[in-house]
Amino acid sequence: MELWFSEYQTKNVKLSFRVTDVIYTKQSEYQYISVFDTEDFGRVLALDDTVMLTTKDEFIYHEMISHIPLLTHGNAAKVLVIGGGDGGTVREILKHPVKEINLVEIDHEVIETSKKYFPAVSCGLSDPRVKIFCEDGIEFVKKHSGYDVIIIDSTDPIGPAVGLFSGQFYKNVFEALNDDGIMVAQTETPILFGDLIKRIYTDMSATFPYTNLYSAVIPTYPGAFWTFTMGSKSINPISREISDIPFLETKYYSRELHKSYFVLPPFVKDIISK
Ligand code: AG3
Repeated sequence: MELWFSEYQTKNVKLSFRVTDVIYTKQSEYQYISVFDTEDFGRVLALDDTVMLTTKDEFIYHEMISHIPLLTHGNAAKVLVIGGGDGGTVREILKHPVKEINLVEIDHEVIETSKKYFPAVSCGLSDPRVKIFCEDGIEFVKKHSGYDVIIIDSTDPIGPAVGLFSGQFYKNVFEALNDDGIMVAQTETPILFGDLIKRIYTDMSATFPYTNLYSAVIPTYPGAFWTFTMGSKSINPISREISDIPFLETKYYSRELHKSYFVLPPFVKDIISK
């Protein structure tokens, strides 16, 4: 007998994994959490049957969502992560000399699940520099400020994450950042959701003087070609000197490629400029 997990990436496209072991399932207050093992992608964390990470390729997303804004800033002391309860983003941020990381995850069950079943992803969550808040990130940014970098490591823009993709939210993030602050959000795939990317880009540029998209290849996310949208208050990411960028132990991010991540294929340029 074979057991398969499928994510409906659209109504008509599924990504399926043959499941070798079901490790854990739980309906939390917010979502259905599942953990299972697969032959080719290792262990998978899914929320509401949507792939959040696999142990095979999570490094790509977590390195790219963290190192690009942190290295662009160059001197971040206080960092806020919204979402990201699995801890992968925090693990990467801790490779930088930051003083404090605030992690705001609405669902504490995600944190517990990752601590138990994904030790190599969640390992940074117990670092003394990390402070965890189990609350709604949308409300949190209205009440807290003084951040150098804010990273939105959210799920797709459905359910509780919808508000994390709104123009008003980007305004609140802007206010929560220091004068040279930078925000970045995971912003889905232009292969399938060009309209969404265009809207995010337009909303972020209405608030931030510099708005830039960059991309990464993430085989287990819809479209495989993934984007991140970065808003910067005063530092122009494009003029960042590569020679000043410190060496980091990474598997996807590379200093040699730093500038090229911001170079967009023509079809993506078209999406944001039309
Ligand atoms: N954040 C989820 C990215 C969205 C994936 N979308 C999908 N599979 N439809 C990643 C959480 C990892 N920290």
